[in-house]
Amino acid sequence: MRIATIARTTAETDIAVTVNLDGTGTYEVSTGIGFLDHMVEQFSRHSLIDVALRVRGDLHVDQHHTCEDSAIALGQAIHQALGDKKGIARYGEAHAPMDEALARVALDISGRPILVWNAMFTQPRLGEMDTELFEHWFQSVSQAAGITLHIACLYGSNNHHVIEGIYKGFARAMRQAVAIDPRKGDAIPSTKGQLGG
Ligand SMILES: [Mn+2]
Repeated sequence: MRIATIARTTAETDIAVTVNLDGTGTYEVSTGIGFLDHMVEQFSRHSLIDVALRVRGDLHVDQHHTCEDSAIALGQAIHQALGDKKGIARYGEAHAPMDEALARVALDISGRPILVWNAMFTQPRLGEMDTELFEHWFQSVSQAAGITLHIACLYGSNNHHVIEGIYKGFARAMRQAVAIDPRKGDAIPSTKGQLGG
C-alpha cells in the first residue's frame, strides 16, 4: 500500500498528514486557513491522492509557518509513500483551464527538487490568505517530495481562478506521475537505477 503518515511538531506548528497515493480523492483538510484548505482539497480531488491534513499553526504571528510547514509535511508524506518509486510513470504534465485562466504544470519526480514559477497575482490576499505564500507553498512541497516542478499561468485575470487552475494542474500532473505503469514492471524509471537525485 502506498500510504504514509507524517507527524511534524515544532514550536511554530503541529501537523499530522496522511496520504494514500492510490486513493479516490477523499480528503479531510483543516489548516486553519480556509483558502489553503480549499486548494489542498482541489489537489486531493483531482490527483485522486487521499489527503488527511490537520494543522495547528501559529496563525497569531502570520500564515507563513502554517503554509510552509503543511507543504513540507505533505511533501514528506508523498515522498515516503512513493518508497523506492518502482514502476512509477515519473513524469506528469497538465494544462488546467479555470474559466478565463489557463495554468500549465510540468513535473518530474526526479529526486532533484526545484521550482520554476511563472505566475503573478494582482491581489495581496485571497480570502484571508496572502497570495505571496502560494509560490512558497509549491517551493516547499517540491523540496520535501523531491519534485522538479515547473508552473506557469499562461493567462488569466481572476486571481482565484489563476491559483485554482495551478492547483488543479499540479493535481492532474501528480496523478500521472505517481501512477504505476504496468509496462515498467518493477523497474525504477531511470537509467541511473535510482531516483534519489
Ligand atoms: Mn474556488
